[in-house]
Amino acid sequence: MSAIKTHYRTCNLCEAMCGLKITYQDKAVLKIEGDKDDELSKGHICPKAIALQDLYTDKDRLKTPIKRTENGWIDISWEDAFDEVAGKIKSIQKKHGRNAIGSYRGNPTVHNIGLMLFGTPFMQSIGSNQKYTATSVDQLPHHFASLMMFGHFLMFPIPDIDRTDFMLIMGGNPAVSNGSIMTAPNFSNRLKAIKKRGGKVVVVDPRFTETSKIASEHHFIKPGKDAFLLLAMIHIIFKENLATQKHLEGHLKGWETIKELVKEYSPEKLASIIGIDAVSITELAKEFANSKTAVCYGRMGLSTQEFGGLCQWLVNVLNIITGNLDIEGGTLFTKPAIDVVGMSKMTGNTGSFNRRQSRVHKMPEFTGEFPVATLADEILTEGEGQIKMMVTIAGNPVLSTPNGQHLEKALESLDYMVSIDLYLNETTKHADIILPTTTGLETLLYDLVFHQFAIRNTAKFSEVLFEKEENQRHDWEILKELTKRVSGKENPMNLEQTLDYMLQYSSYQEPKLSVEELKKHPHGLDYGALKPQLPKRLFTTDKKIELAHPLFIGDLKRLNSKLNQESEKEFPFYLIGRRHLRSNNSWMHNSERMVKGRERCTLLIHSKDAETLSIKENQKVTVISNVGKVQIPIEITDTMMQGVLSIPHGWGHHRKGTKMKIAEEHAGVSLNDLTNNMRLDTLTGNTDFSGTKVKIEV
Ligand SMILES: Nc1nc2c(c(=O)[nH]1)N[C@H]1C(S)=C(S)[C@@H](COP(=O)(O)OP(=O)(O)OC[C@H]3O[C@@H](n4cnc5c(=O)[nH]c(N)nc54)[C@H](O)[C@@H]3O)O[C@H]1N2
Ligand SMILES: Nc1nc2c(c(=O)[nH]1)N[C@H]1C(S)=C(S)[C@@H](COP(=O)(O)OP(=O)(O)OC[C@H]3O[C@@H](n4cnc5c(=O)[nH]c(N)nc54)[C@H](O)[C@@H]3O)O[C@H]1N2
Ligand code: SF4
Ligand SMILES: [Mo]
Repeated sequence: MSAIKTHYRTCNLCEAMCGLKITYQDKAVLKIEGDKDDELSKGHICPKAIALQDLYTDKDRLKTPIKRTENGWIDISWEDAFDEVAGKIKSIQKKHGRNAIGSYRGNPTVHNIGLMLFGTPFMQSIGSNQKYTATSVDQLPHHFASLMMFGHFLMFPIPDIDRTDFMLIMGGNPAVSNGSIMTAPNFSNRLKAIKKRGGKVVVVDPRFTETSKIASEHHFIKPGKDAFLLLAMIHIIFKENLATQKHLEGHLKGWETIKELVKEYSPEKLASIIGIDAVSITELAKEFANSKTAVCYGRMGLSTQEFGGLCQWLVNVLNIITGNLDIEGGTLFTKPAIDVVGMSKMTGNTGSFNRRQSRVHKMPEFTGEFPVATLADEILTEGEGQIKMMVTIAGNPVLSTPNGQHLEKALESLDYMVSIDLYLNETTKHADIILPTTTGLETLLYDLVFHQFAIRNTAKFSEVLFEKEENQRHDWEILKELTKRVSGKENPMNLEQTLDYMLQYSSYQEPKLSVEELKKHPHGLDYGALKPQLPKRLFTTDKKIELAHPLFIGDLKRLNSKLNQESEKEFPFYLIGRRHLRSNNSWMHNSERMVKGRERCTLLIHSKDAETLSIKENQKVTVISNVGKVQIPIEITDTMMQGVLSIPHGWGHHRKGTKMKIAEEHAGVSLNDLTNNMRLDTLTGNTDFSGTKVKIEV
């Protein structure tokens, strides 16, 4: 045995980018703890990071390509697998056209630099318009608002959490999720620090969440009604003459339009629709505007709803009209070492909208992709452009996209499917070939995406901890080989060389960055807090912020149609999701330490609702929506708003033919067997999860 050693790296499991200190011997992890010297996370860690070792040692994890045969799955060589997949792509395109190949790329893509850098050329080699990702079940409205207002789909204003006096959190639960589109490891402590320095944290959520517990104030809101709340707050701010252009004077367009249009959205008129009384809305608006600095942060729960686009627009408007965009303590744009946004000046890729519509449901394209809600119908509906073959990469859409059962049927009907993944799971079981890849501890890492969303400008490189086995392939190696075979063009660079090349163009030249240089800084490099960058940073042609883009103004008609909408009697409850500290979407339930303890896939219900239905704790009930039904035990809790239920997403591991023993033993049910693929934010194409209506049968 060799000596016990220490390795430092960044955790690749969520957006927080925590620094890890891993003690190991040979190829065994002895301990995983937070790296106290990490420039950003200062020792913070969550339970998921400990499970990195379980992913590495998991016996169910695939290591050689497998192929489906009449007699079950068989191992095949990489050479045969690459030949077959590249051959199928070419032959199917020859027969049915370029768009016959569909692709879905999932969430781990953005946590994996190999998939980021080698995925784009692979997609180009296929050249199909039928591209789908997890973006349209997540943050699409954020991109949409950024593109329309600032001219770039990745220009996200990041809350300056460490310096703000007031934080309003809508539709986010960072105490559990550890934050999203805002990389701020140890979010909970940062929230507590706001209170300690005399500031305030307010949460607006249909559930009294783990974040609500540490906040100063919580308000229940009816699911999907946040756009009304934001409009009512903006109404008050203008009415009370609290709106200010401040340092943004001369850089804003549409001020008068906003001022005029919010006149009709008074708190008194909207209170009963929103579920918050008019006095509280008025107070909240005034407090926000009167605070020295303030920031409104709206996340998942605001994006995955019927008016996700309007919500993310109005969050930006609220921050802007209170003088809180581009200032310390408000929201700021980042400038990381590898500045993907800044680089667009060279590449020209600032995002696009509605350049084309999807074939079956005419949904709008966004930055090259279509809404995943329409994927199943693009596979099932015959005609020119029908998807005949799917490529899935790091995604589990059967569990993570709306109406998963409908997608299952679609995947079964394909001529061919290939998946690049770690597991034989609910989605990849439909593939003809699975190309297995390496896990976090076996890969090098530089977070291309999350440095771009971090609350400080930072850079960090993580070396490989455990060399992969002889027969294994990294994601980037698989993509590079497939690209070569499909396009005939060979990329001369490997992953590290590509990263090294990008680092030459770093925003910071002191020290001059390279992979070699970053290796000397295992705890990362900190370039300080975010700084104001407007108007220079804007990508709009006139260098002005578009406050009142016609697409948003037009969509208000759709919102207004909800003012007098009757409630659906057949399905009286709203159903929303939730996350847990020991889960990561759908794919980490095969680690015993992540699933042990009491059953977590339960239906949360308020005690009064349980009483009305005469149901008791732990009783199994049937939850029915207009697309499916599931049976699930109930958990009575007054942390739920009355009339709203919650089931966590990412479960439902009972499907036959998967190979995830521990997950199967803790199967749960899939929330997305109830969500409807036809319920969308029609402005952006994002899925509306929060509008899922259900009934309970005892
Ligand atoms: N109802 C409801 N649905 C939701 C949500 C919700 O809140 N409610 N949340 C949505 C959100 S925010 C998201 S991001 C999506 C996620 O949706 P997906 O990305 O489709 O789902 P994941 O569960 O993240 O699945 C990740 C897959 O990648 C594999 N994998 C993990 N690491 C790697 C790797 O390094 N390389 C490769 N090749 N594969 C890897 C895993 O085995 C797994 O199969 O789900 C969405 N779905
Ligand atoms: N432990 C853990 N961490 C994760 C993940 C995980 O699965 N597990 N997933 C990661 C991913 S992919 C993402 S995108 C992030 C997401 O990070 P967050 O955005 O923090 O996501 P959630 O925890 O789902 O929080 C969404 C909140 O919105 C609320 N909500 C639902 N509908 C509405 C509504 O209509 N209005 C309002 N105001 N609120 C609503 C829900 O009750 C919930 O509290 O988390 C990441 N981190
Ligand atoms: S908070 Fe996120 S990045 Fe930090 S240890 Fe947990 S999973 Fe990893
Ligand atoms: Mo996500």
